[in-house]
Amino acid sequence: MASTVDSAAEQLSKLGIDGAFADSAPNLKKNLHLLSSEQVHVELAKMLMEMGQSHLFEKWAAPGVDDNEKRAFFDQVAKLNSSYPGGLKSYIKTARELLADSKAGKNPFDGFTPSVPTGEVLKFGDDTFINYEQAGVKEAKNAAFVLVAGGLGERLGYNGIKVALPAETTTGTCFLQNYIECILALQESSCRLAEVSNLAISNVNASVYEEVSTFMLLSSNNIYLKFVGKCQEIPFAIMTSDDTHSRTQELLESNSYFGMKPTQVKLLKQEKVACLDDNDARLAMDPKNKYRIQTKPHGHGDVHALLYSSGLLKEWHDAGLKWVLFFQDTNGLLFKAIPASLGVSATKQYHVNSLAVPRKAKEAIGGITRLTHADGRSMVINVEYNQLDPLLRATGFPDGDVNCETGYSPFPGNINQLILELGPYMEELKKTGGAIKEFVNPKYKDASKTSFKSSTRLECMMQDYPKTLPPSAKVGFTVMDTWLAYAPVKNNPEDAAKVPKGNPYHSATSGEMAIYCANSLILRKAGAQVDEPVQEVFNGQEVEVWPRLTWKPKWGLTFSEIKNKVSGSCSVSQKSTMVIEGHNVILEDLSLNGALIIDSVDDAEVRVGGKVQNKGWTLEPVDHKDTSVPEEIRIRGFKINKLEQLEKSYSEPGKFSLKP
Ligand code: UGB
Repeated sequence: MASTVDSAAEQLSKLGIDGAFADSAPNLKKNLHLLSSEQVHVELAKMLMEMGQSHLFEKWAAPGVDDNEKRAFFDQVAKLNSSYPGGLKSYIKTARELLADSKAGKNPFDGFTPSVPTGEVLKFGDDTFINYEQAGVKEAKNAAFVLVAGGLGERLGYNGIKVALPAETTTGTCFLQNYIECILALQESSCRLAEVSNLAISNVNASVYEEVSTFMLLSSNNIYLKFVGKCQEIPFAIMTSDDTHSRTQELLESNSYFGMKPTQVKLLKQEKVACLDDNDARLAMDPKNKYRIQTKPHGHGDVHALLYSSGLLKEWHDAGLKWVLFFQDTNGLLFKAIPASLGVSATKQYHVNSLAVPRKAKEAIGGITRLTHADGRSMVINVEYNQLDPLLRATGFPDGDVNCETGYSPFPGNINQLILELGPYMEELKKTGGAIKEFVNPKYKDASKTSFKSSTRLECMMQDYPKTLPPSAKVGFTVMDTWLAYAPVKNNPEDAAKVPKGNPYHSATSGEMAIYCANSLILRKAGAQVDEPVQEVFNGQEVEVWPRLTWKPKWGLTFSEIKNKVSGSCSVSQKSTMVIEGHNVILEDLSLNGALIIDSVDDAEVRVGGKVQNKGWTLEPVDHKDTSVPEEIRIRGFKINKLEQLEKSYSEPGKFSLKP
């Protein structure tokens, strides 16, 4: 080993490193022989020295000790370098700038004045809504969906991945299954609509469609027509991280991709970024390993760079797709809002459309805001929940983030569902590589702002994509009722119970109750008489308990579809549960007071009516601390007691009637 060290001068020249430069990291200099075979490692070592990172080698052992760990260090640096647009050098440079701004207390919105923007405000079930839904379903065949699911969900504290949590426990359907079934239902509806238009235009004979998927079509006079045709598959990408990747893959594989073709689903794993120890952006060492740099998640904004660098965007563009829809991991209502919001994008030709809901002041969702700069520039953008209050106070709104006379913040709440038009999106990403404006949020030890309580890192958010767009870009937003569009599961039971009265809990309890509420209100709007909810307290949260109504997305993804399947005089009592698993189930003069479970194959048409009366399914409180109950159940504070139900399954094609 000594001879290796002795020949350091020779190695330095061979590696193109000058002596003085290497002297600043004597331990690296001693270990240079480890680099000689890997040119890329040499370049990285030089870059680290140039960028003031010699401390990374301070604790390195003498040559011959931990050599594999030292090589692994450079492998890690290579990965950090290649997974960041512009490389590690650019990461450190940006970090220095942002840390200096943060130390100086510079407002990221300096020069901008906030005001309330105008956007498309939709009212569920009216003609405009129905027309937008129809336009959205038509466009869906030209869309790709992207789920960002790399977050660990620290606020929720659940031990599994969030997409594996049941969205509701009446059927136990997990979020990922629900999302996939919604995309498949949209795919089929969109295909069906295209076939109907084709038929109308060219009177094509159904037999020309040989290849394959069979579906039923409900014509305007309620006659089912059968078609065989090939539907364009809607691509589905999921961004994962080291924290979620393998468990997401397992969940998909062990459930046969919930009915989607495996080739239709693409997993893109985001990498973490280097942590920073001080205002000079010195990279932080992993406290458990002196040969590793500490890393933390970079945020959901990574999704843009990953879609670009993976080539997926180009693939979608080349396949003629037009829209990319982004969504988050635990919103069981989301797809009720998708058809209409996609319809808004298509009709208004928005390059960017953000979905929003009325926002309660201080609610942990960003506010959609128009920012106008003193120089005349203006943009409509999300201002994150922790930035909205200080921005307002600094710009002439002394009360900050407060509700107005409507009882809500005047700024619509961003629910981080974005619809981007693919063409302009590709053009923009060709320029930026998908890099998104970042921010840093160090927790300083004291007012001098010279040291941090713990290491920090740069972060980015997917909704900040429009920040680099030119003023000519068409950026809009669509506001829907919260009950229809937004009920995320983010908070653990303890934190949810402490949420100020009137603000949403965003817990597993409220997320599930919101699904029953939405389905009840939709069925009401479709003409059924649905009883009022009762108030109950689960895990310290007071919630409205509506009848537990659930249906598969293929039964009704849009309001018109659902309306077509509810006829006569239907009524549902508060204690009732209904599970519709079939496609062509029609509720006709049904009086439900108990539990009813219907399953049917797609070729069966089942008319359900008459009086269904039984003991039904009840909700039994459980304590979230009771570890004898599975975690996914106890975090919602109740379990379902299945006392009695009417359950029917139709496995053969044909016309059936269920009238007990
Ligand atoms: N996520 C990733 O995929 N990777 C990451 O590195 C981090 C997250 P959170 P938060 O609408 O509900 C967002 O943690 O802080 C995924 C918006 O910024 O739930 O609540 C993660 O898996 C905010 O403006 O985000 O805030 C999850 O699917 C507001 O709109 C998603 O990113 C709010 O969500 C969001 O992660 C909301």
